[in-house]
Amino acid sequence: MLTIYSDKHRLHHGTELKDGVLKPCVEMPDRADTVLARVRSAALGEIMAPHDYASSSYSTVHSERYVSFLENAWSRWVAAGRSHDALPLIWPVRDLRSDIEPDHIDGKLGFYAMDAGVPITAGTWEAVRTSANLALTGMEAIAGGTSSAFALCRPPGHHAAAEYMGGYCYLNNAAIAAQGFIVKGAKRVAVLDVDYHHGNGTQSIFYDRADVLFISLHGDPKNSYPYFLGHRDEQGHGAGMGFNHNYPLPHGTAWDTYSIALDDACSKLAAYAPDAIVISLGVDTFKDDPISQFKLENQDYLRMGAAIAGIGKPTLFVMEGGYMVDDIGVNVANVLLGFEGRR
Ligand code: 6XA
Ligand code: ZN
Repeated sequence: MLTIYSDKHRLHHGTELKDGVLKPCVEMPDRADTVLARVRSAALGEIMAPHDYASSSYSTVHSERYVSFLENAWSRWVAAGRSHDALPLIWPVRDLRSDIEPDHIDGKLGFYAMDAGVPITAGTWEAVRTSANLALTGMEAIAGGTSSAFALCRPPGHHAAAEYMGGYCYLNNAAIAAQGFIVKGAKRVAVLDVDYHHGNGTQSIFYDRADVLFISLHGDPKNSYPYFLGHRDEQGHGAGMGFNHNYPLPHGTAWDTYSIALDDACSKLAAYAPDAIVISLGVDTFKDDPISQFKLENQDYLRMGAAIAGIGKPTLFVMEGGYMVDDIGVNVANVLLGFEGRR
């Protein structure tokens, strides 16, 4: 399988507010380095650099003003006299106004963020746009006839919606790729999100559309981040009604239960008959993941890849979460090897 990778991800590593303390983000450069090392040692296939794309390529799913905010946030922060990572401190919840974008960078950060897990540093924008470019490059390879590809994206993307960042995500790489397939002529595209956390951003972006089916398996939001989206009754809106499916699963879910939901999801995906599938590939479903609560084992990821291959469609894998750095490479590679029928 073709892998698309760039070491520009190393330009981004910031600080998050976690457990009441400012700490280095668990979403760290070692993650992508470990996955790349395993892609190499497993001889998965060719590794290529991404193409460059204009910022307008991201405005297919994000608003122009949001992309512009991301591009300029660090310089605005520095102009305000700050030198540490930029983090939001105030949010327009409920009856506070979100119809007027603040001018001050502190207001803008809250306006365009859902949490304090999205630090912006000097290198963040370059890493973020390169990550989206990896997904677009993979999409173009598949649109051009390659049957599958792996975009080794970092930072991840599935919590980012049209106008907000959150959960280590800035641009929604999977959504940008899915929309890219539509722009290239696909009539139907599906996104399957197997990250432990609900892909609230991807759901939000495609919620009122029938041409992009979104299916997510994740920790029940009653007890898992992102808490405020990902329930079973969210089935789409307007023309999109029936094209959004959530499988919230309890803490402690292991392969016996997980696989039942995955098989059901794969049946829905096959019935939809998409021209292409995008997989939001998070492996924070692993039993030893430090921030998640499922119990999947190394070998289960081979089975996951085989189940996805059973749908029989051109497939773009897009890297999302997974924080047990020792195992992240094995688990990601196992999905890709399982997809290819290799063990
Ligand atoms: C709160 C936890 C963010 C979850 C990140 C993730 N800072 N999403 O893995 O898929
Ligand atoms: Zn996750």
